[in-house]
Amino acid sequence: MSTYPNVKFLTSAAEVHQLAPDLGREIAFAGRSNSGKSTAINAITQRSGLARVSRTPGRTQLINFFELAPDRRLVDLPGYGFAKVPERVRLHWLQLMEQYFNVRESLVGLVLIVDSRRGLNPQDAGMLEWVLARDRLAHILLTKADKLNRRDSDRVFRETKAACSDTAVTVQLFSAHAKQGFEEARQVLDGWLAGP
Ligand SMILES: Nc1nc2c(ncn2[C@@H]2O[C@H](COP(=O)(O)OP(=O)(O)OP(=O)(O)O)[C@@H](O)[C@H]2O)c(=O)[nH]1
Ligand SMILES: [Mg+2]
Repeated sequence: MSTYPNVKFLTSAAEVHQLAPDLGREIAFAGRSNSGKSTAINAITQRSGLARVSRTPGRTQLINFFELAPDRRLVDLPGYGFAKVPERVRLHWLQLMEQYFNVRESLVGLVLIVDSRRGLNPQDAGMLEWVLARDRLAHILLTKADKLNRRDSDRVFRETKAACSDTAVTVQLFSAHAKQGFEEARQVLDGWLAGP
């Protein structure tokens, strides 16, 4: 059975006025295109078809809302950093993200999805600064850990933790394919979502 038995797709937003009602608590998943955001949401909620997994990175310019329980949501934010995206799409992304982070009172934290083979890049660091400046929590999932051997995944984990050592950001290794890190991620989410 799913850990979130009533999880369901709620709505998609291409513009800020289309966001789901700003009630309760929500957690946003952000990261580069193709870093594994949608796959992580599916793995954590144990619903394989919930968030679409794309083979055409950079195409999802929508904010997708999923309801775990009443007034408890996960949000799949559009990816960034895909080289082939036209400038107007990039600007729309920037504007939409600024609006989202500025207005969203129910946002409790950000799960930053980072491909463990690539590590943190400046855009990821910018995303973290953005949410920390707004007093939100942040947790990094180093995804696709199955693609690295133990020594390399340990090294990326240590380097990422070191890069965040001045902050309250937490870090973990994750692999949807190897079913690694699901419980650890759920504990973080459940902790953030608990409360009024
Ligand atoms: N080996 C491996 N591949 C993964 C893992 N997670 C995701 N992938 C693959 O990475 C690709 C991108 O995954 P998505 O979940 O669509 O990534 P995304 O960040 O949602 O991408 P956009 O929505 O396009 O920004 C897919 O081909 C996935 O199958 C993992 O844990 N291990
Ligand atoms: Mg996606």
